[in-house]
Amino acid sequence: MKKLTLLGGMTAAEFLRDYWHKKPLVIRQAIPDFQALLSREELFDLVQRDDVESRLIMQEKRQWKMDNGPFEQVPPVTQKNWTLLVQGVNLVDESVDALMRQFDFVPDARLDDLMISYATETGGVGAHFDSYDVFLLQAHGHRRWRISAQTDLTLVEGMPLKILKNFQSEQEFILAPGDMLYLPPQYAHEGVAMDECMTYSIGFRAPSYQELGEAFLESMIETIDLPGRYADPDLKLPKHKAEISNTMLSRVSAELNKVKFTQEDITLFLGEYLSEPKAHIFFDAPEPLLSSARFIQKAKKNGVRLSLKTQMLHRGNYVFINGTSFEVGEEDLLVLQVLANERILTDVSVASASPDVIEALHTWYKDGWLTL
Ligand code: AKG
Repeated sequence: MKKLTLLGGMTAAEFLRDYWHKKPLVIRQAIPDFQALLSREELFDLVQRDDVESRLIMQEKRQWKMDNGPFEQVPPVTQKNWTLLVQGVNLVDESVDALMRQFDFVPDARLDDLMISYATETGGVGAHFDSYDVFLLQAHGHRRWRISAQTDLTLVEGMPLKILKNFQSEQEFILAPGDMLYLPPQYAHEGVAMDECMTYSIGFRAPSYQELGEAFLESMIETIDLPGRYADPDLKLPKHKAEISNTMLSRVSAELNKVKFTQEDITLFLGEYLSEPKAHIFFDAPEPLLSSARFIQKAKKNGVRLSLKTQMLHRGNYVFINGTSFEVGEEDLLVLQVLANERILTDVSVASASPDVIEALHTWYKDGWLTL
């Protein structure tokens, strides 16, 4: 297996075995001579958009202040001590998406997004912890990170952001462009900008079981089928008229216990749930919209690629794309798996696709889920 500069000369398997979820790692020059992919002006333009999530964070005395974007204007860059967080930049910028995909030794179902934080000198978001793993790649300027394996994760109450009450730094590092810090979940950390600074956070998705359970039950509502209605032809005079009888309880239990969930139900739920775009994400239909015949002709010649915002997953014979699922036959599956894994289908694969696949590709093209 290939040794990766990105992981300090380790193979991905070695990193997963020794660090992932286990301990922090500082990688000097993970990306040698790295330069920020977006200028601060390009970032400030992004935060004006309502399809990009952003937050502005400032600390005044011991109070934290946080505003949610979009922002027409941000504070002057000559003003110290403010941070702008721009979430999901990979969804709107190809070069950022390509950078995030370098972390594809972690499966797509776990990769969340790439957030860019811009800070002026002394800016930061306070000492905190995340519930998921994170790679913090320094893109511009310098940031001093202080980190701690502390188990006291008590938060300051009444703050608009999660701030640790008793942060006790154990290690400190200054990161320069191209350096990267990996932190496992729940690891306390605090980053402070030493000059004008941009940090890229590659974050991972770790839904809570509660969240999954609630969403699963909601998704199952329509599949529940319990015919009939409660009846008691053998009703006896009750001893206590307000008491729920054993007979009633066992009859209802027997019916409700008929609700069973199969592995397939869970597969379908998980695929749809994990491929569902976030609420603020919208897809734009292509302009001009090519006719079906023209689309097929071009797709067969040049191939197709998933749009940046599309999440496509697969499991067994199921394919999931942007919150929808469908079952496909062996041959079609081979073609669609390539599209899901490579995010691109070249001319050769499109040419060999069945009419069903071509039709699906055309529908996704019209919906803005893929491009030519
Ligand atoms: C995180 O993503 O957990 C961070 O701490 C990033 C904060 C920053 O870049 O200002």
